[in-house]
Amino acid sequence: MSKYIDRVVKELQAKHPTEPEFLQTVEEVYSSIAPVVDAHPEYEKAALLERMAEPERVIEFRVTWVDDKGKVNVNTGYRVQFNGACGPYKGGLRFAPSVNLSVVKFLGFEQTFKDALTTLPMGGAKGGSDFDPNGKSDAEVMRFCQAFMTELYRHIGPDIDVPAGDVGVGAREIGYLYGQYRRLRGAFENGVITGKGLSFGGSLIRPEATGFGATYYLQSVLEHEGDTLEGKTVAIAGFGNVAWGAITKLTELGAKVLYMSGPDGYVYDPDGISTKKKINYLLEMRASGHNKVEDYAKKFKVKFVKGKKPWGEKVDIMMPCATQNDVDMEEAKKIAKNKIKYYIEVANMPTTNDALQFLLKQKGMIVAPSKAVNAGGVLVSGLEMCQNSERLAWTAEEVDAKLHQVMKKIHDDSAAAAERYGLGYNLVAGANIVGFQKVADAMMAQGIF
Ligand code: 2IT
Repeated sequence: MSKYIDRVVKELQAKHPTEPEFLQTVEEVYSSIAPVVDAHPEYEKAALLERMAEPERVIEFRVTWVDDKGKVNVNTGYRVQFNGACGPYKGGLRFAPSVNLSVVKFLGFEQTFKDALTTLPMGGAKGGSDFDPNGKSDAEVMRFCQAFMTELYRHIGPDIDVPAGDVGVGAREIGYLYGQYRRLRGAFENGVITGKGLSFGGSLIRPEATGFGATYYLQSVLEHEGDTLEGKTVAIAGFGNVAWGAITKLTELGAKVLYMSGPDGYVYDPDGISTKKKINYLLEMRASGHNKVEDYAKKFKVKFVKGKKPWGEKVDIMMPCATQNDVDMEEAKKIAKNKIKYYIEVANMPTTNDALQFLLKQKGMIVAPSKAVNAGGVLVSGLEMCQNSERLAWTAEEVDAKLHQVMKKIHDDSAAAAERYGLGYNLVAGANIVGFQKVADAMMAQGIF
């Protein structure tokens, strides 16, 4: 690691001891861009790394809402506008009990480089609340979303900051959030939020985009290895929107998803989660609010392993699609022992830093980083913004073709960048370098502030 990076990371550790997730992602990104930083001594003079690790703005607010029993509830809302050098702040909202400032800052930092990778003009942001939508009635979710937007609306806009969904925020929540924004602004500014319903400016393929994009990226990796998806076995973590999109596309392209997990354990379906009926059932599982993958095992009479993750199973491809730090050192050792060839991160930061470094050292294993693999979601959000500006709607084929093309470009550009710095086929370092370089160029050109 360059001396400059080392110093900045140490200063951040001293400054933010209560923000472990945020420190983790900064260390992950900065530790892999040493060759770039060493080649640019002017970055240190401009305090570029210090500035990049400091959000441009952090908004924290009270969200008060009344539940169906008449009880008054208070949650904390956040929006971290991390970096606007490349475009309007862009990134999702997460509603989950685990949300806190450290988590939102980690997601916002990560988003900045991911958005840079999409090739579209978007800055990085993230937001959310510690509100848990699971087990809440529709009316409660609506009242919460309205209260949340009543505070947030003054900070966002189609050219300022454009939120979207993330864990716990799907089409229903986006509808309520946009409705409240429209009511408060008195204008149909639908480019203010993405992931909308098709009747008010949503984009075709946005629900599928993250999972489809991840599969297209994986296809590029396989192509690099002279391999294809046909007949490959897959283990996936999660059964939400991202997992659903990935399973749909993987199945269509001939792979077989045998394992899928939830917070309660994982299921093993020897025939694969491959029929329309099974894949559609994932949507029902999500809508039910149970948040249990065991429902799948009961419905289709397959094996359920309680309280465990599928990372000890032997498959060709592993895709953590659930949440951060799902794979730690203990799980990583199982993955290495089973000689899994393709470890494809899909959720944001699903691997702890020590586990990631360990997996990167495994001979014959290819590790792909989430900020590149899952960039298809925000990319299609960017395309939704384009359509809203044009007041036009593109066909599914047009959006899908663009998604496919950009995912391939992200893979190819990352691979080329790593190669250029003598790092071999290191997709993790390559993605960090490409994303970092774009944000660095934009910041250096815009002056010191
Ligand atoms: O992590 C992500 O990239 C997202 N949740 C999607 C963000 C977006 O603005 O579509």
